Amino acid sequence: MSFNAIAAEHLHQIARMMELLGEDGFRVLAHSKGARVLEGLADDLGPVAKLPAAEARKRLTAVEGIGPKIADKLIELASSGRISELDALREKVPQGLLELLRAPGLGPKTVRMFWQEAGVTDVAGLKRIIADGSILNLPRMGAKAVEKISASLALLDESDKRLALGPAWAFASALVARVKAMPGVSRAAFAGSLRRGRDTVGDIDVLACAADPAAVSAAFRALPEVRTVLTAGDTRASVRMAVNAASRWDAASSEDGGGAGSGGGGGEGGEGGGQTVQVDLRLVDESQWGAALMYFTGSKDFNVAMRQRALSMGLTLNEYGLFPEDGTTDEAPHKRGIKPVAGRSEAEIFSKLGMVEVPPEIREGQAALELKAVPRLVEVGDIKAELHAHTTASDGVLSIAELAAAAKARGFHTLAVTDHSQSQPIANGLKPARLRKHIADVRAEAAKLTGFTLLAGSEVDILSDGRLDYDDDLLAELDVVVASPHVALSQAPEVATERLLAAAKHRLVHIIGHPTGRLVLRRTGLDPDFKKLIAAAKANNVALEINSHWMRLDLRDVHVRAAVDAGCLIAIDCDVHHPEDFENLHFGVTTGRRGWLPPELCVNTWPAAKLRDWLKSKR
Ligand code: DGT
Ligand code: CA
Ligand code: CA
Ligand code: ZN
Repeated sequence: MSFNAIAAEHLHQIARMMELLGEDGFRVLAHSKGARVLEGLADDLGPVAKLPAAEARKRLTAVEGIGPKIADKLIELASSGRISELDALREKVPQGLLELLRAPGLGPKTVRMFWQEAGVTDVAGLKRIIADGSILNLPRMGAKAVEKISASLALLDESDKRLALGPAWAFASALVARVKAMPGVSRAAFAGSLRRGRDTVGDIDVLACAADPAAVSAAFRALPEVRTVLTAGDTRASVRMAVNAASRWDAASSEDGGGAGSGGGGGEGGEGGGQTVQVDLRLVDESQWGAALMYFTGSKDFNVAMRQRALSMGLTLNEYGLFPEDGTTDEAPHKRGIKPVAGRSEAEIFSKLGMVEVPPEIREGQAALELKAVPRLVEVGDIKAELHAHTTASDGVLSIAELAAAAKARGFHTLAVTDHSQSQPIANGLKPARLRKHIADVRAEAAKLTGFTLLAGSEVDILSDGRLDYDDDLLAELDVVVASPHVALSQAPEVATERLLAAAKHRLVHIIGHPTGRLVLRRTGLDPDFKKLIAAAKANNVALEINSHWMRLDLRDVHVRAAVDAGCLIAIDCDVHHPEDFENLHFGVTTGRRGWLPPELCVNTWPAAKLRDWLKSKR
């Protein structure tokens, strides 16, 4: 780690512990600000902090956001590798409280209160006073508040165990490529929940075929990211590997309920290299590839149903193949030298079982076994329009022209510029006058483009009471209105339902953006009555968004499924802030596929004319 990163982490910890001690907000702020400044610096301050003290102090304090007190701490850290004030704070503050601060929505004031009033010093302690009900005697702790805290602790447990789809996918794709490049490896792929495209994965399951499996197993265990070897065998290995699961949401969030107090989410999890993931490698024979891939792709429920189906046809299905079942003994057929009827490919097995090839994303339960034809689910190649994108006018990094060029380069026919609305000051939301100017800028840019439609839109906030963040006459000037909730994301379910229904019924709204505002493993978000929301969206010809960012994936798969069953329109958008956000499309599409989404219900797949007609129908 760089000096800047280490120093930032030290300062964050000082700030958090000061807060827990109830110290002056000013001093806390100075430290957390110093930490953020360090994180944002391109130049490493290590060498500067090592200069003779007077010179070091002069140069450090010249950096905006670093005062003399912070400068002295950096100098001390550079020379001794420690900050004595931090050591002193660690003596005073139980370290388990820092872990508690990582729970989404638990702020330093509340944690301090648990500590002072009930002697809670760690997660286990808090769980104890919840379990015995004594938490209810503490200030501001009603049943509702306690329920929220319990949910938050559950999320904390979960985030320690599971990894979000985005980092898991990136990590596993690179890993599989490396395994493929090992000597004698003819095939490698990942299976498990990752291949099914779940929004989080418990571990990463990798399969490979190799001429010398034992050598590949050994080479795999010797990879530099391996932290612990759990199982070492000639045909299998299980390890824990370092993975970088940090995201831009680990920095201070612009949305409420994200971090708790200053630097809430930036703790241990975001350290980079701190988090590990289990990887299970299995080496199988070419002749068993399809059976192994099917078995380890799962899901467990799907496997059980498939086995059942095989049995009903007088066959045995396991990870080694599909075998004739003679029922003579308990010993597995492959061990008795029985020749499989299929196993080399998944297609062969499905076919022998009289089934269509079931896409991995819908191998969750029984339903896929009844299919009479391969369902046509949405694919990345179907997507031709991006309807949710931010420019430098709010919190994006691309200009209007750059956004349009990026979308065009991907083969899209349409892009809608949808910057944030006025009540999002942190995201530089546009006041009405600025939006009118922005609309004119977008239209001017659009006039320069041929064979491409650039639309003027807005991601308008759905305020906590369901009103929208601009007047109707201004909304009517926009080609596309994406209405999204960003604040009050922990309001009661009934209130959230009414809030979202109001937006879905608004005659000028096209799309409800990230309807719940959940953040994967970080924030549960709104919990509206989806039956009602879907019905209202369907009745008003409004699309519900699958936000493709892997931290959001909101709608979730189950919501998509319900929406598809009801015939409700779906939008799959990348909510582009950075050029690389377009790459998240894959995750949105995967979520759509998990919800059995056919392309015709997804507005982003429509030809330009059909899309235009739908947008115009609300003007
Ligand atoms: P995860 O890792 O929790 O996100 O979910 P999966 O689905 O990747 O589960 P994992 O890694 O425990 O196992 C990978 C696949 O192996 C799983 O989807 C189905 C198969 N499998 C594992 N254990 C069993 C089992 O006890 N019975 C059956 N039928 N299949 C199993
Ligand atoms: Ca797995
Ligand atoms: Ca596994
Ligand atoms: Zn948004």
